This record gives sequence, structure tokens and C-alpha cells, in this order.
Amino acid sequence: MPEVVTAGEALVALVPLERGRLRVGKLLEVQVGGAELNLAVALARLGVGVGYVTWLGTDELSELILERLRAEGVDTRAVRRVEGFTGVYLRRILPLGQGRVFYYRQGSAASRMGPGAFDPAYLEGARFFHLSGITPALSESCRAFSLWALAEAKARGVRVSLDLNHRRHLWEGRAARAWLEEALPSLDLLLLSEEDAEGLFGEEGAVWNLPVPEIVLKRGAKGASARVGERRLEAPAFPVEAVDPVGAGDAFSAGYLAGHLWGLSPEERLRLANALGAFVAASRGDHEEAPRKEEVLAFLRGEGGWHR
Ligand code: ADP
Ligand code: KDG
Repeated sequence: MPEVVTAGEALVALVPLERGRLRVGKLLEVQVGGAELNLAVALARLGVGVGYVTWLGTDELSELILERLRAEGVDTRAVRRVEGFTGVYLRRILPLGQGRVFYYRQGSAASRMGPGAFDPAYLEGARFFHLSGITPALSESCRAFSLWALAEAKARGVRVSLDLNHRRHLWEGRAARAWLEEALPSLDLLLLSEEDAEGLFGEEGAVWNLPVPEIVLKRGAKGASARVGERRLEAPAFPVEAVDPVGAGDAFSAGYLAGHLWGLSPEERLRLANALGAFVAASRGDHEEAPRKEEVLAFLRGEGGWHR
């Protein structure tokens, strides 16, 4: 049985090999993404047993995603194949680092998930069920799916973590806040970025007062802050050259969850999470350079550099 179960939409990511406007013609690399998929891959590389739930279509891109999940050792028993296609997203990074994504996902196989999209017995024995705030933004049925899945996890005593991942190209702040109100009572752990906090609450203070036992705020190159019960913590990021920050937050969340499973203290969890975020922020792709357990532990011991 997986220790962590996560559910969401897998996307094919078209990632430019160089910065600049796509309209002038750029080479794109075909990669695999999706916030929960990125988290699942990062956890699998850390040696955590992880199961990924989604609906995939019948097209070639769906095969690509399935192959990648299997190659990474993610449990795909709860993946369902349905008629339809896999969503795609394209990203553009301008020379000074301004990034933007373009989605081609409306009506995708995963956006048709609803309550009952997987057998909830699959959650039995898991230590965490993880969701992102992207899934409820995909469609009405996915919104219902997300609340159903949270309730099924809770009913089985599985701890629930949510990475808010507010995507303003998918829904408005008002709709996202209304969904969060409904989800809040189920949450044991809430992770969100400074951008999410600003976009949804306007100011950071409101975040710390949310009725969730554990809240982690991701601050990009500044690191992260947390409230664990009544305790407040801060942890600096690792200084790296940011190449492509997309996916760093998912790797961070994977590190934080792994820290829980390994019984680390809140300080150690944040340090591990910041290290995972740094690996992914410093490289192209959503999760391509998420580290294996021994790699990140060596990094945390300060064993970097060359081995000859
Ligand atoms: P999200 O990807 O969810 O928007 P952030 O951009 O805050 O979240 O990144 C998540 C985490 O990744 C940060 O908390 C930090 O640990 C790491 N990270 C992101 N950008 C950098 C960076 N430029 N340098 C070092 N670490 C980074
Ligand atoms: O966190 C990275 C994700 O944003 C990316 O993989 C694409 O899931 C995605 C989305 O919907 O933005």
C-alpha cells in the first residue's frame, strides 16, 4: 500500500530549450508535468511509496505519461484510462526571467473526473492524501471530486495535505476562496506560496490565522516559513542560480511530506524541503532534477562539488 496517495491532472509540458518569445520559433522539449505528478515523482525518488490517481486518455501523450510514471516507480494501479486526450501546457520564459504558462487542457480526460473516479479503498493505510488547489479549478466535476476525495481520506483516518497552487488562469480568486472554505476543515497541512497568499488573501497575516494545524509558506529564493501548532519557524533557501522555478514548489512539498514520514523535526523538514526546491529551481523542467534520497542527504551534509 502506498504511504502517500495523490490525485490530479497529469500534463505534457512543452519546455523551451532557450529563453525568448515562442512566436519567433523555439525548440521545445516534450516533458511531463502536473503539480501532483511532480510531487509523486519527487517522493518516489526519495524512496517513499507513492500512488498517483488520475484519468488518462487514449492518445500517445497519455502513453508517455504512463511510461514515465512507471519508470519512476510511482504506483499507477489507481490510474484509469478513458476515452479522451491528455492536457498540454506550454511555457515561455522571457530573457529577463518573466515566465508565463499557456494551457491546452479544457475537456481533457482528467478534467472529467468526479466523485467515485477511483476506488477509495486505495486510500486504506496511507499516511497522507495530497491534493493541489489546481484540481478543483479544472471543472465542476473535478471540484466535486476534490471534496469527495478529501472526505474519503478523512473517513479512513488518512492525514490530508493541500498545496494551494492558485492558478489564476484557471479560476478567479473568489471561486478559489469559496472552495478553500469548504476544504479547510479536512486539512492537516496547508502549503502555499507567497504568490498564492497575496493573490487569495491580500496580506500574509490572514494565512497564519487559517484554522489548519500546520501551515507552510514557500518564499522562493527566500526559503520558507511555517506555523506548526503555535510555533513559528523560518528557514532560508539554499543559494542557487534559478533556471526554471516551475515545479520547485511541488518538490518542496514532496520534501516536506517525506520529512514527516521520516519523523524529522519541523526545522529538519523545512531544510529538506528547501533543498528539494533548490534542486528543481536550478534546473529546467518540472521535476527532471528532483534528487534521490542519497543525493539530497549528501547535499545537506555539505558534500557537493566534484568527485573524480
Ligand atoms: P511555488 O513553486 O509553489 O510557487 P516557490 O517559488 O516559493 O513556490 O518555490 C518553492 C521552494 O523552492 C522555495 O520555498 C525554495 O525552497 C525553493 N526555491 C524556489 N526558488 C528558489 C531560488 N531561486 N533559490 C533557491 N531556492 C528556491
Ligand atoms: O507546479 C507546477 C505545475 O504548475 C505544472 O506542472 C503545471 O500542474 C500544472 C498546472 O496546472 O499549472
